[in-house]
Amino acid sequence: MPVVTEASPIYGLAFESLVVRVARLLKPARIALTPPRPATMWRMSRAVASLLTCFLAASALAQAAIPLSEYQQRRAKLREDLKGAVILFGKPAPPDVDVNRFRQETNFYYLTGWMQPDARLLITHDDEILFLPHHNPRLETFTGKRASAEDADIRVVTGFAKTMPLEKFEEQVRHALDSGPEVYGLKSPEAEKLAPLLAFRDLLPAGPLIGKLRIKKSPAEIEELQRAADVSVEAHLAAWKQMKPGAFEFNAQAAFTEVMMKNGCLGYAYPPIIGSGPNSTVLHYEANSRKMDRGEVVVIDAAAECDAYASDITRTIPVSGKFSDRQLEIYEIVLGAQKAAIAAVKPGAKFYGDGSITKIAQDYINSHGKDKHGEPLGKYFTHGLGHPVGLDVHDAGRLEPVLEEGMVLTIEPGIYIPEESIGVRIEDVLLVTKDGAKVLSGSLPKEPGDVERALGQ
Ligand SMILES: [Mn+2]
Repeated sequence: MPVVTEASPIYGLAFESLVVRVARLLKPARIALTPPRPATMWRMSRAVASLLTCFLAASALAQAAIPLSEYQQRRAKLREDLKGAVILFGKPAPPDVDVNRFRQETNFYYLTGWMQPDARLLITHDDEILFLPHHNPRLETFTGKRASAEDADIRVVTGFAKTMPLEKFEEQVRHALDSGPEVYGLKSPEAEKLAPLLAFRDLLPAGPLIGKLRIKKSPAEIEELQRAADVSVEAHLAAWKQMKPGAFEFNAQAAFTEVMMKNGCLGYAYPPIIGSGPNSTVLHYEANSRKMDRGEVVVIDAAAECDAYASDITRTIPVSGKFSDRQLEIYEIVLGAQKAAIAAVKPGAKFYGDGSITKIAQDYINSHGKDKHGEPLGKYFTHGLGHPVGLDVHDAGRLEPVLEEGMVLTIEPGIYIPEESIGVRIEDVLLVTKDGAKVLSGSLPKEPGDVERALGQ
């Protein structure tokens, strides 16, 4: 999915991951302590079955979710040089609980792993407190059980040594303000209520502070991002099987979605873009309702969100299984630009500006091929070359001043010529490694011959 302006995280539209939500609700202590009481065979087998279910669920989650100890390490890192307080508000419950799904604010999630609404976080150099609402039995009949500071196992569930009910928040904020001159937060309706407490101080933006941590991914995060890429690749290939003249764009979306959900990734990383013919030139097309025709290309920009981590992958394929000469010409220019850019990705490389990876891609497109009027094609590459990917598809943090090992980003050049109804974008997710890059989405074909062969199957 292309970025309109560099590094604008505007596509936080994905759904929460059920697996992570369940992981947070699971109470390991309780699972471990449930004894199969000596009783009738029936009771016995029921206890064994429920233990087994818990064990299977827990072991499946153990592979998927990031351990609470990693969230503790992230907070410890944030606290290291902190001269004051970081005050974050988790997302409130959606106003209409019946129709809106909850998705945690991703900075809050990055630091806590907490996927329940209405939580608050207070961090100083020496302290960290998670604030939670009290139990609301009536609400919990709709939402399922939620955690609360008064629960006996709340430390195990949250990984916080200190959790408190919400009414303690103001008092603790006042106390934290004594810890240093700086106060960091994120703009939100809740954060505006902090103003009276901060009468003589500005609320500094916490985004860049946390973004500095989020830009470099941990091994556990890289595993999650690889999984999101793998599932997305498999889903793309399923979408390709729907390609034929007369099929609708949404047929491809349906096939994509089925594979995504079969793999336990229950939401998109962003609304899928499946644009055929003239729609292939519309960067953020998302109606996906057009009937596709012979001789057209279709841009498929779609990815899953798995365990709260996003992927972001685009391929452009011919509806009838074979590129026309002109489509192939444009396709090979975009592919050439992408390969040149990927070859330049390594620690120390600049992403923006003079001598940058972006410049390499732009120069390649400008020096290959022409439009119908004999003009160079650079002006048809109308968006950024890439962006960080993580919990958000356009993730927090900057790819500046230079790339570093552990960053995960997209490389996605494109050429869109409305006059010819040809739009081509090729997008992969990459991990910056010690001496180059690993393409996490590299198993999805992109050589034109490979694409045509895959479509012919
Ligand atoms: Mn993208």
